[in-house]
Amino acid sequence: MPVLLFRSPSDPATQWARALHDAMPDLEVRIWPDIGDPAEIDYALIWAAPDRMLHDLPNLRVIFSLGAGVDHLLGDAAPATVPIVRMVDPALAEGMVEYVLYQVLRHHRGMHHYEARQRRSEWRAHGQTRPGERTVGVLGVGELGGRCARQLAALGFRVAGYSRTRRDLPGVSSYAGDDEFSAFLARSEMLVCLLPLTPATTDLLGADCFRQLPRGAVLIHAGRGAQLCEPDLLAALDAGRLDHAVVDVFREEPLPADHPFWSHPRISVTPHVASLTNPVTGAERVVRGIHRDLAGDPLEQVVDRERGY
Ligand code: NDP
Ligand code: OXD
Repeated sequence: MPVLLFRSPSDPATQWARALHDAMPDLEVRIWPDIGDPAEIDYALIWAAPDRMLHDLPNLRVIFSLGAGVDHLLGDAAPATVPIVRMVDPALAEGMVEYVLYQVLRHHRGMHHYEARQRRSEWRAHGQTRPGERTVGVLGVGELGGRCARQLAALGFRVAGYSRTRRDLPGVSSYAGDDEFSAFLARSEMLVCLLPLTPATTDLLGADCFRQLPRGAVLIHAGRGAQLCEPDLLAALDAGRLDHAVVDVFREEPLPADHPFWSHPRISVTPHVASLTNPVTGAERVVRGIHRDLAGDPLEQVVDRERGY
């Protein structure tokens, strides 16, 4: 009987164990820290492993990430010889589409201004812009960003997508690589970040980036905290370069109670919930991977450690 170790400080372990059991009744699920004999563990399903934990499982065959992002498993976090499979699941993409569309529409229609005006009992309307008159730039147009970009285009927005390599998505103008970054930013009245965290994307959302956006742009950041230079965001908002920022991911999570973002009138904070992995559909993806591994078929969604995502 194959054995899987589950470990996450934030995902509901018992729900996951039940969903895994339903999807594969002969899989034994052990929940950290009750791991039993480490030599019996074949698979690990992980969010944020404690230091060296994965190195102490001598017969580990595959590491499954509970998240789409795998920065928590790179570097020294996992043995280099064990493949890492990341979470790619339609339900995760649906949740991200909901979050991004909601935030884009909120700012497109200026609801954030009406919310502030209501607090001042201020009856004041502003004009209405058509989606076709507004460009949304999506940084990272992979599984999640690509779905968001297509849905934004379907709503009538002009959409620009930025990626490492050229992408062909219906209704989305593709910008690729460093040479096209400035042209991409110059159009992005709303900038959505759904990039993985790699050395190339660390600190990308900083003063230099904000300076190149159209004045009064809106940032919607759901990638990773270390991509955002937090003091640069505050400075860009204060200088009017940016109108508003929605931030879901932070350098330090949970966001400390005294962090200036909490009380900033033009920052909306959500607690890393843009999209959560669903235990039922997520377990089905993991079990599909286990079946492939047991059958000797090539694994899907294996992380390219060189590329970093
Ligand atoms: P994918 O790997 O499918 O897509 C990543 C995209 O980013 C690709 O388009 C890729 O380019 C692009 N990219 C990577 N590096 C660079 C670079 N240096 N310059 C330009 N483009 C780059 O990932 P997903 O869409 O599945 O997930 C994206 C990220 O979203 C995750 O890594 C995670 O950080 C975040 N996330 C956040 C969640 C939240 O709740 N806040 C939930 C889930 C994920 P190319 O197409 O050329 O490969
Ligand atoms: C993920 C996340 O990477 O939730 O899936 O951040």
